[in-house]
Amino acid sequence: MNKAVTKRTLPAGIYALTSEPHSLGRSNLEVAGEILAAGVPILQYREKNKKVRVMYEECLVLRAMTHQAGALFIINDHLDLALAVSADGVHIGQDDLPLSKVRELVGPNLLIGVSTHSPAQAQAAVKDGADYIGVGPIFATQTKVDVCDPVGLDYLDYVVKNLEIPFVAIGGIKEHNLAAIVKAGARTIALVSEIVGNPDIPDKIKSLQRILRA
Ligand code: TZP
Ligand code: MG
Repeated sequence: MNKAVTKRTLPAGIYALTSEPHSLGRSNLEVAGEILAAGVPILQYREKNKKVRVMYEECLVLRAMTHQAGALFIINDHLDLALAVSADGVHIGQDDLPLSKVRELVGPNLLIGVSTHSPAQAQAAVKDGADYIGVGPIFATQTKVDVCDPVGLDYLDYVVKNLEIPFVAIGGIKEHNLAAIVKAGARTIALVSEIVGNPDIPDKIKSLQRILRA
């Protein structure tokens, strides 16, 4: 039986995603340990090439670590894994199962995040009951394989000005362009390679947090 999870809204701050292929030879658990110790409030498990059993074992540990750190734990793509380890949420893309079906399967308490790339997709996600949306890719990224063209700051601006739903900006966000994203109105910021691909994760997160606080 899944433990009942209290539905939580999306905190402001850094939304970190795992990606072992970009982690300079370090394991997800090692990288996640550094990310959580630095006070990051949201961790998404996103692995595209691992066996389900391996992901399950990792996510069990990450669930315990995120609980301990008081961070949200969200799983990309795999709603079965999210349920199996009592994650806080599942994050789905436009080519995954429809949001309405995912909601039916996971029930009211699991957070559902939906990647969106256009106003029409954002409006559909709101209408179908997403808890938050991903907005991006804002800039070009090498991290995602089947990625669409960058949507730029215009789409972010549309979401900031027109929608009430919590959102996370994603795609090509680095220390050098983070201030522009914050200035555009984003409060929750997703980064993959900028964090997991850095040899000194605590130092990188400190620099990012300084910009977010400014
Ligand atoms: N969704 C849109 S862009 C992206 C995902 C998962 C990858 C972002 O990675 P990075 O390294 O922060 O550009
Ligand atoms: Mg996905």
